[in-house]
Amino acid sequence: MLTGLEQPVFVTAPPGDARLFVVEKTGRIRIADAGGQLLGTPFLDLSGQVGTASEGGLLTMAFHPQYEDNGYVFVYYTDTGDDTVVERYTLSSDPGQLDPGSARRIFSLNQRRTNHNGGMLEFGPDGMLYIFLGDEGGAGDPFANGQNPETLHGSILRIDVDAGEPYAIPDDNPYAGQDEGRDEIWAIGVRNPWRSTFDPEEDILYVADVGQNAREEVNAVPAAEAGVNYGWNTMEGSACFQSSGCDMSGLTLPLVEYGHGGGACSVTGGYVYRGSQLPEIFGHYFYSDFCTGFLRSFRLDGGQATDERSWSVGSLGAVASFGVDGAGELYVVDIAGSVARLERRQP
Ligand SMILES: [Ca+2]
Ligand SMILES: [Ca+2]
Repeated sequence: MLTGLEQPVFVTAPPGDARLFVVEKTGRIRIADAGGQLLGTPFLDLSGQVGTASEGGLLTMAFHPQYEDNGYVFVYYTDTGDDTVVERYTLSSDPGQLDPGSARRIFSLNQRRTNHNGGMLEFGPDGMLYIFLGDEGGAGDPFANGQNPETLHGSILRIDVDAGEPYAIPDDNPYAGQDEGRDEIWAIGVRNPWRSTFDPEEDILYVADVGQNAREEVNAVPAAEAGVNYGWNTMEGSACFQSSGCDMSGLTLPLVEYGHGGGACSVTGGYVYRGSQLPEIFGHYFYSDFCTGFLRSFRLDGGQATDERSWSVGSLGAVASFGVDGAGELYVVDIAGSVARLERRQP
């Protein structure tokens, strides 16, 4: 258990690396060494350029698939003007520090509201960088971004950061080369897919989309399926949003959803466990809720959620994220200041 962190929101590590890299909302990436000691010198400190209003801040990071060779790390944050920024940094000669002077702007997007900034950045099994954006914010999607492929808000983007300046559009993006829709878009109809991840072992994309006032959802679609419409704001979860009827044609319905009973408020998507220490949960997708801190899991079998479990662990805190270390073990991030590893309960 790591403690004493300042609003941690994410944890990760490159494959095979015994260290943990913890993202703090306030702008630092901290390193815990192989012995679990938090180092004094941050991997990167963006606290001077990050805006932390509402759901803003330094929200996530992603190591390039060839990080070992190129030293590239991508970060996703909101700046002091509350706008979304994706930047690339390069490792310095010190393996414990990125070079702050190596900053390269990859992507930015104006935000008129401080909530629903998305916040996930992950390389897919295809080597493309996926940017998970929210609907821009407010409540109920006031800018009608969710169903509009002409705006990047409310969408999942897919870009090739290994070609082009600062990136290239993959030819097989659903709107690439079309009059309709923005070329960067991979999927539309998301409200705030704050924590969404790939399971490269099964080539599945898990999108955990935060609901409005009623329904939290987890979706699972084949990673290669282009142009998925996750439904917002025609639908919230499996129900029509603010209407007794709606046209559901072409919309992907959630695989798993839950309501706001019992104080639940906001789904925090996790990962499919692919580690070695807990073979009894191998293949389970784990998720939580920010307000109740429950721990739930299921396995995907033939496109259906099976073996759904609610783990008797009490509240895990204000769960902002899950994370995976360099050995594939799973972690839970409590924004109150700690990061804990999933372990077998001792009898
Ligand atoms: Ca926003
Ligand atoms: Ca949906």
